[in-house]
Amino acid sequence: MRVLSGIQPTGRFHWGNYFGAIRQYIDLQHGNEAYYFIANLHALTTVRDPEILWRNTIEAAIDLLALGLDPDRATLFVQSDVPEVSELCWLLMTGTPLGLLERCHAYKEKKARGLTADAGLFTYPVLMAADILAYDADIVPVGMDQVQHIEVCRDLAGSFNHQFGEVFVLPNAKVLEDSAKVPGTDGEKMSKSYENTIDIFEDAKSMRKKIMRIVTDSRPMEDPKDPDTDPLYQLYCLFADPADREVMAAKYRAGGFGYGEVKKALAEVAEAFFAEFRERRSRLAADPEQVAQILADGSERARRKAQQVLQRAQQACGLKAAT
Ligand code: AQP
Repeated sequence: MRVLSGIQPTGRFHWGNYFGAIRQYIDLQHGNEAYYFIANLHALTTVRDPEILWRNTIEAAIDLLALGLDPDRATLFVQSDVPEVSELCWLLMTGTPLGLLERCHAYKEKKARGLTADAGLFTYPVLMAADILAYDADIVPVGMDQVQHIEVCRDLAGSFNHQFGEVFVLPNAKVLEDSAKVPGTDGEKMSKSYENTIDIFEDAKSMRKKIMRIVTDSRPMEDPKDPDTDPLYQLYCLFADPADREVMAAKYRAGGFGYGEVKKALAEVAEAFFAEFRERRSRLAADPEQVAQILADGSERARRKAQQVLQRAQQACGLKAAT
């Protein structure tokens, strides 16, 4: 199978990114042909400071490598280093109904929150479709929030194929059930733009501070509680092993304990979980040349594949002579 996914360098990666997406990237690099990219063209719709965008892009590469992405198994590259994708995006754009984009929830939500909706944000699902189709991807590991965009990609690829012949492979989203939507410190989806994130490489002190601020209900300590509806318990479950989850769930049901106890346990288990990655990260950060070389090799491999697919699409729709 060919696997592809992208992640935006819009800030530091958070627990939602890790459990919703990055963890799958790492697993799927075994036994598949995997392509992972840092989506700097998408990030440009929100990050308008060149220094920050560039720094975030390099930090994102270091983070992914530290978290276990292996450049000998997977192709890691920066989105804008494969210009074929932008050209493919235009080919798809010419057949994209506006109504399809107007229904996309990421655009609708951002607009509802008063963010200015430019053409980049509006057409983001078309660029995302090009990102996926350019590599003939079969599987796209994502969190629940991206599933609709994969459907858009299938729609666009399907109608292009219908009109011009079998050019594109139709991809499927791969969502992990237990972490499809990781909650943030306010109980809503963990998201940079909601300012409710806990970062993977956050220092221990500030991570503990954020954990202590996670919202909980205000019922008295002695009341029994339902673990399954509590975002704090959901977060604990991401890190704890099944036996510890059971012990914690039993405490919830029995009552007579405070949420502070759960928060302390969460901080400990999260710190231990990311310790090894943290160490690997410091080693990589000290070797920027190695990281630059990995990205250069990755973009070369990715371009080779994208060029084949673009040529196929150009020939199919009459932009190039058929061979
Ligand atoms: N809370 C989450 N739960 C599960 N998966 C999540 N992802 C993001 N948040 C959660 C998944 O992470 C991958 C990278 O997505 P992205 O680059 O689009 O990051 P994002 O969605 O931009 O992250 P934010 O924090 O939500 O950014 P803003 O606020 O800017 O939109 C995707 O696979 C996504 O599903």
